[in-house]
Amino acid sequence: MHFSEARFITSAPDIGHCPAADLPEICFAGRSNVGKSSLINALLNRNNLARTSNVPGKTREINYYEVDRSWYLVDLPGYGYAKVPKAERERWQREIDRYLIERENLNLIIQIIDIRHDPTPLDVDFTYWLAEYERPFSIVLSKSDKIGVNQRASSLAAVQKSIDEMNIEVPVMAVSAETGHGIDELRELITDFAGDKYIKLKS
Ligand SMILES: Nc1nc2c(ncn2[C@@H]2O[C@H](COP(=O)(O)OP(=O)(O)O)[C@@H](O)[C@H]2O)c(=O)[nH]1
Ligand SMILES: [Mg+2]
Repeated sequence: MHFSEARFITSAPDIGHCPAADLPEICFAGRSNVGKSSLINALLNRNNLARTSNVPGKTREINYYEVDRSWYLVDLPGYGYAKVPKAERERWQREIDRYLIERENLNLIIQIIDIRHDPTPLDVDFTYWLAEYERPFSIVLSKSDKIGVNQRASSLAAVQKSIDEMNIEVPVMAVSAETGHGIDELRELITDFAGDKYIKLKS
């Protein structure tokens, strides 16, 4: 996989507007402002394919990118943004839950957590939820350039410990969209899951 040919496909306002489930799909989920869009740009070697922002909560759509003509990278709206009205937030949450459970070509969910802070209760709930529904997922700690090497190791160890306590095995890694740290490792993980052999399309 080259991660070289990438194009924006669509911003889906709900799962009814997602493209046909005809390619393997990998999605990014995490709190608003955690660095999802920046990571997509870093993975795809593009400066501004996914729009990044200092204003949290801007992405309210499911953004689709097609990569190497062979798989979709999906940028989900950030969860837990308090300034969105409650009813709207709950509607979105139901929509995203449905997407995460029902999307049959979704091969991997990448939960992104800011490496600088302990996982928030929302982050922890989401991890539990993924484990409970037995979804294929991994945890990526973002913005690793913002802390030192020792702190990086202890953040990774803390997340690994909570994963172990859930009695599950999922890949955990640290990355930086800024310096490129861990990006190759993340590409390898995605390559493993976006390969054709993993596609489970309904016939
Ligand atoms: N230092 C640093 N800043 C980052 C990194 N990734 C994202 N940011 C910054 O964090 C903010 C939110 O990033 P964005 O990608 O829009 O987050 P999203 O809301 O999860 O899509 C922006 O100001 C980015 O420049 C990173 O790896 N290192
Ligand atoms: Mg974004």
